[in-house]
Amino acid sequence: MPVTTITTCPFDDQKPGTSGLRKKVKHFQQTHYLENFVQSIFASIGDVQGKTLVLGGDGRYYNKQAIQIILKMASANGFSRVLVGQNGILSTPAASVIIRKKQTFGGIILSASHNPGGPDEDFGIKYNTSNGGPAPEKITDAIYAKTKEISQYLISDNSSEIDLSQPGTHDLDGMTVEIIDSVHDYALLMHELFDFTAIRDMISQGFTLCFDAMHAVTGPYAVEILENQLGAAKGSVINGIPKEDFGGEHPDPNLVHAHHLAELMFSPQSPDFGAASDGDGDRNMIVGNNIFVTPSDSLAILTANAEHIPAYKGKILGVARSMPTSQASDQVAKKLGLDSYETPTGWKFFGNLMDADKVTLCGEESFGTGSSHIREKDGLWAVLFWLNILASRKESVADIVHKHWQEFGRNYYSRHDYEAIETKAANQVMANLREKVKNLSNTKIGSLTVSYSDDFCYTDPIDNSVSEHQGIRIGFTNGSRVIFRLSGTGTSGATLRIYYESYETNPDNMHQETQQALSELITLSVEVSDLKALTGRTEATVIT
Ligand code: VG1
Ligand code: CO
Repeated sequence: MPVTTITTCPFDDQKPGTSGLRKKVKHFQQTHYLENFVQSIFASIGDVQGKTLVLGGDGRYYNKQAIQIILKMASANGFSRVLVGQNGILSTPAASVIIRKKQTFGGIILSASHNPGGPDEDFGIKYNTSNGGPAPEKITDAIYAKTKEISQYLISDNSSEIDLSQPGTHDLDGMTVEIIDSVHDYALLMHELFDFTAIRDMISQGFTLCFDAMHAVTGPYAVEILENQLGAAKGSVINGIPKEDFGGEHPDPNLVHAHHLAELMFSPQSPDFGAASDGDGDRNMIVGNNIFVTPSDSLAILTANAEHIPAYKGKILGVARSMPTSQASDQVAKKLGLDSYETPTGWKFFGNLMDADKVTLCGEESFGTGSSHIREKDGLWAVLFWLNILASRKESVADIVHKHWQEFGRNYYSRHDYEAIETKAANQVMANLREKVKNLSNTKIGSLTVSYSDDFCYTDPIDNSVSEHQGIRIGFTNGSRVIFRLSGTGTSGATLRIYYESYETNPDNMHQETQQALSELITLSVEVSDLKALTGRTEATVIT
């Protein structure tokens, strides 16, 4: 076999973050940079001889070139088969579906998710294991360790490129490369989970929707499922053609970046339902006519309404949320007698709970919701879950949300991001807070009394692995919380995220403006963290 061994030197910055390794495209294009990381993956996942790998990405700039390189390395390292999404496209949830369905050894997903794309923007790579989920920390730690000592990698010297544009089978030095339909298996699974007939009937009776694919990977999935299979009018999916630079925009489904959709949903022309997804299709934003559903509320509402979905009725084993996600889902779990779990930020922490049948539904405040149908969060799945609830309850999004608050209380929630802070200053903010929270219990800040404060440390209940420093929490006696953590997905400087939550059970106070309702927490968080003095910042860059 034409395997070439290439001598290389380690890079010192290949530590995977919250979800894989993300860097600027130009950084990835440095000689050996991508190859070193891929070889480190292959060296960390066990014997790959004769195994099958899934490979695809969100279609961003450098996706196709990276696929050709990884195919040659997979062949040289001994994989026997690689399943590649047509044109190199696989959404993150679709990759998870295929890994599970075809029972492959694992998969490589090329994406920097919601980060912008293009020659001067971001690229990313992550490895998913045979359960279809993001590699757990013990594997990402092993990959990082390899990147620090790597001295060579294996690659085929075959100079031909595999044609990714047509489904079919190719040979690459004895390894089979199978180009597969990117949408088919995913759409089939959605069909199994949800009542497509009920949703189709609702749409045929005049229900309207708008799905913003943000020029990212979900376009082809949404057109097939929402328009072709469920009968939504042509054009219900907007920005549906994936572009290498996402049309120059930020493929992050929130009210700030999906502003066209937001404007539409709060206008007199609003359809009944609006939704958006991110670069790699695992996030979702849900909007109704004149109402935005926070991702934390969305998780709670899906949990409370699971009985409306045939595949989930009576089958919810438990619900998990990441620590900064609001406690709205805990309220539902308590009332329904379900177990609830609190994990660190990042989908990889849900995998063990789902594999052990402890939880069915999972969610993060960062527009991520999903279930044990796969091991990734899943944007279109959340949209279909909502559509199925709407078809079954025959009520508006606003009515469903408002009734939910009446029944379970309202968790006001917001996240303030301070982007591109100098790394040193951001680390200082966290270091100071880490010291400060040791002595805050029972003290008063403003009108609030601290009931607990700590640096969140998680012990996985399944494998007992410990993850420290997962965010500073300050909890108050009235149930409010403020959380501080640094982002693990950015590519320039540091991003400080401050999360705010307050809990309201008085029906008279349930319709306040969110920032107003959280204003005391916002003010005290800026003071407690010395934000202005340490970073010079007084205003958040993005508020969601
Ligand atoms: C962010 C979110 C986190 C999410 C992660 C990956 O991480 O906060 O909840 O799991 O992105 O999502 P961080 O470390 O920047 O806060 V995705 O859709 O970017 O893969
Ligand atoms: Co994503």
